[in-house]
Amino acid sequence: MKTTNRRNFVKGSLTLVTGLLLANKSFADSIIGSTLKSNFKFGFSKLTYSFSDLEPVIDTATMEIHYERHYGAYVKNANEAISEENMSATDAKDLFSKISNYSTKLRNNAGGAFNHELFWSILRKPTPNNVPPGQLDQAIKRSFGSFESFKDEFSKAALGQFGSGWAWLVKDGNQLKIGSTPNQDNPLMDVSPFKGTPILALDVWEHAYYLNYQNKRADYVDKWWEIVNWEHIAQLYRTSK
Ligand code: MN3
Repeated sequence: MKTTNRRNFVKGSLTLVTGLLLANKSFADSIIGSTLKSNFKFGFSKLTYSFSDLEPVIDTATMEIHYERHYGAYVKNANEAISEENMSATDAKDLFSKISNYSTKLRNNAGGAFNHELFWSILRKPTPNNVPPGQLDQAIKRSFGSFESFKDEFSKAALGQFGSGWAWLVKDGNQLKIGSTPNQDNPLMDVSPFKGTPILALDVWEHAYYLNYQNKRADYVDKWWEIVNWEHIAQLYRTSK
């Protein structure tokens, strides 16, 4: 066989195998299914600020314990549960859309990993006159009347969440909505009555504020507005469906 012929033969065989993989799903699954199923894992999100940068709103010790121990455990346990349960989702959004099919361990820890990743990303150093930029500001005014009434409604959701949980601002079509979820649930989960694509999250578990504020959740929520990264939230608003 001449080199060119051999090359064409190899190329032809590869095309045939690829064709079979595409044409016959069960055949493809038997070969690559197991690899696909273990593809998705939660990564460890890096902070764009240091543990002390959020002082005095959130103290350094709280940030360190919250990030390294609480968040660290959620990521580790979520990935452990993914392996144990042969989880077949392709990404976090896909997983949450069918989370009722999986264990409480996966629901709590995958929720914990995702919710904290969003929470870390929407924080920054305390900023004076901290308000949303143009397009997001307009959307907030359309949905809630004014920025002040938005803050009131959001704070009420955070204070009204009994026990541990989260307050959310979500995009739902062209609408912005405020709600809360218990434990580590989130608005992407099929089990959550409150749904939408989250663009702002507030952790109201006591581990997020107890060293500085003890039982005074209202003081924590009130101060928290100073460290909200509105530019990043505006970007999430633009890119979310
Ligand atoms: Mn937390």
